[in-house]
Amino acid sequence: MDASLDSLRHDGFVIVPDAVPQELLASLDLEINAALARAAEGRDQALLADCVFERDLPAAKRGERVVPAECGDVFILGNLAEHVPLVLQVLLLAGVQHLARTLLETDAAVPHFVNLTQKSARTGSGISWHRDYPNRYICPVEPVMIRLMLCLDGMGEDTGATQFIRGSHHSMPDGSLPDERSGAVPAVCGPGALVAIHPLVLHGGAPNASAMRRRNIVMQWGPAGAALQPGPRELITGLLPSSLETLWRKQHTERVAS
Ligand SMILES: O=C(O)CCC(=O)C(=O)O
Repeated sequence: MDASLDSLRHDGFVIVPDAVPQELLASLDLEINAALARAAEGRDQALLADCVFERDLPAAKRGERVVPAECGDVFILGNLAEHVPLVLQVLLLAGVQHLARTLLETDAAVPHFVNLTQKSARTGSGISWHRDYPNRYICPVEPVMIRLMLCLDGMGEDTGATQFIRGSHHSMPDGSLPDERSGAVPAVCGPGALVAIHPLVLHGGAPNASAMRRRNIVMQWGPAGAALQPGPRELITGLLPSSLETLWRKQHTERVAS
């Protein structure tokens, strides 16, 4: 069996180091910084509609550290392919496509959504313990999905690395799920690593009190054709690689022309 599938089945998460070419990582860094700067300016209404700002989250999530009302730091930038078209190149990477298909054990995988989750330097909020399935955003009917996080800055314990309860995706004999919070494992990794998350594994993470920000591109994938619950959809929801490629060419052409 593929080693990554083996780890996912056993632990509920997998870390794949150096999964994205340096050049793409550097270009993403620039384009994402530009989108975050536009969000902080507060004039692009379409972008603002897809942002959750740090200032809107309860102080308890960041150890009561104060975020001024005028602070423009983004916690989540949703619908990312709309605002940072280069993210389509991440969805199209052979390594990302292969990992999604392998971990889903399918011949054809499609993205459901892509966002940027940022824990800002010093005041980035923590993320409560949760399982990704079910969720209230874009959710398949069955718990057959995978989240892949591309860690742009890497993750350290000091920057609020995602933590996992290893094996917590396994059902107990009575059908319930283990629920203890002890023995959390931080997914420490370098920039360019992919972290894959089983839909039922318990995970969360501490606030970021360090001087470094921590940004992850979070993608949810499922088998092509698998039914989704009613709800919102993104530009890229359900697109096979050929359609992602067409979308990339269209967006790229429009950008060059403008
Ligand atoms: O960014 C992170 O640390 C984790 C994100 C996460 O938990 C999720 O997308 O479910």
